Amino acid sequence: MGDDEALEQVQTRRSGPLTVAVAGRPGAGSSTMAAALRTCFRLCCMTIGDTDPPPTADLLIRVIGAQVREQDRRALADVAVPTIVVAAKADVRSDPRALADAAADDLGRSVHPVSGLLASAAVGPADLVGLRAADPPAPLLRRYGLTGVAAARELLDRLPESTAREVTERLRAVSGIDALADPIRERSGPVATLRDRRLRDDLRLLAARGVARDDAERALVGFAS
Ligand SMILES: Nc1nc2c(ncn2[C@@H]2O[C@H](COP(=O)(O)OP(=O)(O)O)[C@@H](O)[C@H]2O)c(=O)[nH]1
Ligand SMILES: [Mg+2]
Repeated sequence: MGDDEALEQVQTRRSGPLTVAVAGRPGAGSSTMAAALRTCFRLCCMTIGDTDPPPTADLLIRVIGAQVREQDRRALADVAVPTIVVAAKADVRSDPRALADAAADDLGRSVHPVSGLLASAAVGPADLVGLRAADPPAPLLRRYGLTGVAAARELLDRLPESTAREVTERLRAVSGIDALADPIRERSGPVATLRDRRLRDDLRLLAARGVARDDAERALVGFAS
């Protein structure tokens, strides 16, 4: 790699999109939650299973189930990346809020109940027929779950002219995912600070190695030690 390229690479890392790692025990609902975060917030997400987030991650979303498990406790104990905890599959819990509150007590941090399934749903115009039918077809029940189908039917009953887009928005509203907007925004402050620290370290390393020394040192002037 050329000097200019090396310098450009560390500077791009400072201004690139937020990289979000989505972690959780297998089956907890991480992949579905990652899809929902992409759909709803256009976040650039990678699912990492039950492993530690890579050092380049800006934000960790830890997906837990109905109860906190030992793996969750361990993963959250000394996590170095700004973290948001989400209790997934809220649509199948009878009292998702109460479960999330119990998990929050257990972990000593906020826990947000969210249905990734409903947040990532994309209802198409052809689905409206099935959703209005006396007996909604099985594929729709699988895609949107009982709660999703019920929420869609309630809307279509009340406002029969609702479009597929409006039904999709209704499912998103029911999913609880919009409660993550503020916590995600709040975490962007620390993210900027973390990235600045990383950029400063990278620039120092480059300067020390003599790579693009003048440019790297000039870029470093902006940072207090
Ligand atoms: N009802 C419901 N099912 C979900 C939800 N999220 C995931 N699932 C289901 O749970 C299973 C595992 O989900 P997945 O996202 O692949 O979990 P992962 O193994 O943690 O990536 C799949 O059958 C999903 O359809 C949800 O919010 N609601
Ligand atoms: Mg998965």
